[in-house]
Amino acid sequence: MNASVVISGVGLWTPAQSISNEKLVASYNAWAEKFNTENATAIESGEIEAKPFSSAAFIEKASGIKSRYIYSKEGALDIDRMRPVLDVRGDDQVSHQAEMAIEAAKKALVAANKTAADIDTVIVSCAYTQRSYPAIAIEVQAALGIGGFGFDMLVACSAATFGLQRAVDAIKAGTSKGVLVINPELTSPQVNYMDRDSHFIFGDVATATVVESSETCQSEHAFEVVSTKCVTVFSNNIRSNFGYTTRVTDEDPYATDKLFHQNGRKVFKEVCPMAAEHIENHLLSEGIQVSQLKRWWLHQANINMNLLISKRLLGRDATLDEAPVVLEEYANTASAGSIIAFAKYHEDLNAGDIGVICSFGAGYSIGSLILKKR
Ligand code: CO8
Repeated sequence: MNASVVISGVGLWTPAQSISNEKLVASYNAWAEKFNTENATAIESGEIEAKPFSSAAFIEKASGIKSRYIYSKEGALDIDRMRPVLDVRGDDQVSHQAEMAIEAAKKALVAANKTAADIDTVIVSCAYTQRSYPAIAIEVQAALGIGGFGFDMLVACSAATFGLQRAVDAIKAGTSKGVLVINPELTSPQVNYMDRDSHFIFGDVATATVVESSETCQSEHAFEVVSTKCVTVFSNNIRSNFGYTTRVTDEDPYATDKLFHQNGRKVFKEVCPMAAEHIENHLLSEGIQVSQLKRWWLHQANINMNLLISKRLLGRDATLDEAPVVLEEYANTASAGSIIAFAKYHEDLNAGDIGVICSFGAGYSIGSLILKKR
C-alpha cells in the first residue's frame, strides 16, 4: 500500500487508588519487624536470615519512584496479608483486566475520532493475563461491539511495542483496517510485597492505541509510524515462574520464584547499553540522526536507566521535555510506561517532528517505533 500507517489515538486509564513510598515502606517494615520477632530464635541460630528494612529515601533515589497506582488497594498494606484483594467475578461478569482495558480503549477511540465499527482487530498485549482463555482481547471485543478478531500476547515490559508492531504489520498487509492495541497492566497481583528489593517497583494502569491507515485517519494528533524494530535475547535475570503446570509439579503456587523477581543490578548493566544501541541502530537504518529526535518516549522502569540511555546517545543529559518521565507518579507499569509518556506528552509536537517510543525488559526484549507527527 502507498498510504502510511498511523497511530491516530492513545488512551490512558489510571486507577483511582495509589500508595506512596512512605505508606508502602511503613507496611513492609511493620511486616518485617513482625517476621523477625516471630522468628527470633531461628534468626539468632543462623537458620534463617532476618528481613532487612526498606526505606522511602532509597526507593526514590534508586528508582525515581514516589508513588504507584493500584487497582485494588485493599489488603496490599495489611501486614497479615501483603497482597491486594480482588473480588471473584462470575463467568458472566466483565473480568478485572478487561474492565481496565475497556476504559483505556474507549479513551483511545475518542482520541482517534473512531467508533467500534472502525476497528476489526483487538490486541491485548501486556505482562500477564489473568486467564489463558477465552482471550481478554475477545472479551473486550465483545464488550465494545467490535467485529473481526482479537488475541492476547505477552512480552513483559515490551508488550506494547511488540503489539504495536503486529498492528502496523496487519494494516500494511491489509489484513486489518483498524487495530486497537491495549495494555491492561494489572501488575499488583504479581508483586511480592514481602521482598524489599522489588516491593516498590510496580504500579497498575491501562493504555491503548488505535492504529490505522493514513487514508482513514481523522484525528488531530496522528503520528506516522516510520518503522518498527523488535529484538529478544534470552536472559534469566528477570523472571516469574508462575504458570499452569504448577498444579502437576506439586510446587507451592505462591512461592517467591512464582512471583516477579530479578537481579536488578545485572538488568541495569546489561539492558542500558542494549537499549541505547538498539535505538541508535534503528534510527540509523532510517537515516535519522539522534540529534533529529524531538521526543523520546522511553520505557519507565528506573529514572537512572532513562538518564543513562539518553546520555549515551545524546552525549549529554536529556531534558524532561525531550525524554519525559512518569515514574514519580506511576512507578514501573510494565509495558504501559512508554505509552503513558506518549499519551501525556505528544500533543505539543509539530508536523514533521520525529520521536521514538522504546521499551525494554524481561526476555530480554526491546521494541521501538519511530514516529513522525503528521
Ligand atoms: N530499601 C532500602 N535499601 C534497599 C532496598 C529498599 N527497598 N532495596 C535494596 N536495598 C539495598 C540493597 O540490599 C543494597 O544493599 P547492599 O549495598 O548492602 O547490598 C543497596 O540497597 C543497593 O541495592 P541495589 O544495588 O539493588 O540498588 P540499585 O541502585 O541497583 O537499584 C533497582 C535497584 C532500582 C532495582 C535497580 O537495579 C533497577 O532499576 N534495575 C533495573 C530493573 C529493571 O528495569 N527491571 C525491569 C523489570 S520490569 C520487566 O521487564 C518485567 C515486567 C513484568 C511485570 C512485572 C509485574 C509484577
